[in-house]
Amino acid sequence: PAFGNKQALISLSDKKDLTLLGNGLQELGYTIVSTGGTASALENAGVSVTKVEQLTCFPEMLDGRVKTLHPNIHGGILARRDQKHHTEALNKHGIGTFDVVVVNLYPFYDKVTSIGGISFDDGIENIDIGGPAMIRAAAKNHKDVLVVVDSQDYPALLEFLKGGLDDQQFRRKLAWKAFEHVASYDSAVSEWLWKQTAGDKFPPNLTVPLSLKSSLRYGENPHQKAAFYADKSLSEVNAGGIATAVQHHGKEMSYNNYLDADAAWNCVSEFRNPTCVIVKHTNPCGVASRDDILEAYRLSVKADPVSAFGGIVAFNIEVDETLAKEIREFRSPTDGETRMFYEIIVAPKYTEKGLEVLRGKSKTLRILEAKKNEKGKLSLRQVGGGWLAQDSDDLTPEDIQFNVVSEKKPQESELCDAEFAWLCAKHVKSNAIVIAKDKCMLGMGSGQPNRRESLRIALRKAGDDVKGAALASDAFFPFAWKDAVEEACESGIGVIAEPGGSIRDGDAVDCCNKYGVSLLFTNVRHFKH
Ligand code: 93A
Repeated sequence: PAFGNKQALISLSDKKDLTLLGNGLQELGYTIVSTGGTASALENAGVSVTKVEQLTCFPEMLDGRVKTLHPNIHGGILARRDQKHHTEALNKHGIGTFDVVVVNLYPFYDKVTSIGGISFDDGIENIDIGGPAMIRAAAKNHKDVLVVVDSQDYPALLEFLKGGLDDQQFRRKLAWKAFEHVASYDSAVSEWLWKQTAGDKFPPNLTVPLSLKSSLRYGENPHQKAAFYADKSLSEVNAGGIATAVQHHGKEMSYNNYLDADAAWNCVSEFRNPTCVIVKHTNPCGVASRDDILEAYRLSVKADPVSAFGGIVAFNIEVDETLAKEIREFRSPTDGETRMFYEIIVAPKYTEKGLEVLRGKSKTLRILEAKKNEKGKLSLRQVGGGWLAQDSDDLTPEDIQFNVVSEKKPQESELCDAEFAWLCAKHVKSNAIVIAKDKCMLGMGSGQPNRRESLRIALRKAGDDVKGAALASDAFFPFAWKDAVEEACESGIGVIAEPGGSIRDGDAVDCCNKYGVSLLFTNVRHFKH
């Protein structure tokens, strides 16, 4: 044992930046102690290293299940430096202290969620025991032991050691991070074991911790404090969704930005053809699908140029230079003069040139590159004193039947528009009415406490274009005559898609028959509150 010497214990599954760390510590005069794989990697990088076995006088045993679980390791981490009898005990047993402990754990989460999965036995073998023990011990004794679990902290650690000044705040921060790392690891194990016993049974076991992603300047309003938490840090690398989106440019994301970007991204991701979605206050106010994405973009602005101004623009395909220029130059259809202003652009990809052009549009424009959300995720919402959990609404028009219940059969193009309107309506807050034609949203009404009001708003926005258009309603119409259905028919709508299921469904059918309108029942409701 290296008495009096500064010692660092390093045991890493993820060996990213290990050379930087090893060299840094060596230059600062640290003796480095490591487990098998980490020791080899360090040696290969030219860093001298003491193997754990040399300290424990025990070989790594039980297929590596027991490597570092030994008093010569844990004594050196846990001993209190300010307690004489601790020091005496170490001396008596010939144990040296550790000043730095750097550990990251078996990649359990990545293994069990890898494509094709792994067997139950392999899952069990990937549960790290010795690693968390070292991390917890070092974090408990952080007053004297620096504990690092994240390669991003290596530079700060080396700086701290170089500086030579003690800072308990820095140590506490590392300890906090260490316990969080272990907690999310244990949650991943527990969640996996739960699934092995309960399958995908509902309700799920909710132990998933959240990790703080960032503090936000403020919440929905400036007088509210706010922060953003991401699903557990261990899964973040592979996860899709707005939480893992890369921001290429622009002002810091705000609370409302996250909500709106999420809504826009969720909506646009569902369309198969090249599509543009513009969202304002979490509702899509312009949506269009076209082979030519430039046209899709222009049409989605035109659907409601007033709302689109200051909105969030989402694409489901790459943004290239031409599209970026169109976004930069496009003038508001309201006056043909003012250039459109947006808060955020979100897309799955950008070309280098596309990015360059968008960066030039404004300093503040947030440019996000996002990965698709996984399906089958749990959706959680807070209410006073509790949380509501449900499966995410993953149904799309391909999953459902549009049953014709009227005498008039819809034409192929009408059916297509009905499906398009239906998919838009799914993303509009209830009561949702969407009017669309030629795969382009013409108008929508959202969030009204009665359906007729939403319809009137949608009709007004659609204006004269409504003739022959498709209308989708997220839930059934409770009344037909002298109500929403008749009003839609009178306005010239060609086809209506709704779930059906009202005791007055017959009235809706009769009404559509009277006006020669096609009526489709989907048997699926898409409430969004
Ligand atoms: O199998 S363990 O639970 N038993 C141990 O005693 C032990 N000590 C360190 N896993 C253990 N480790 C883990 O080995 C560390 O957490 C680290 O992730 C990994 C590094 O192994 P290697 O240096 O051989 O690549």
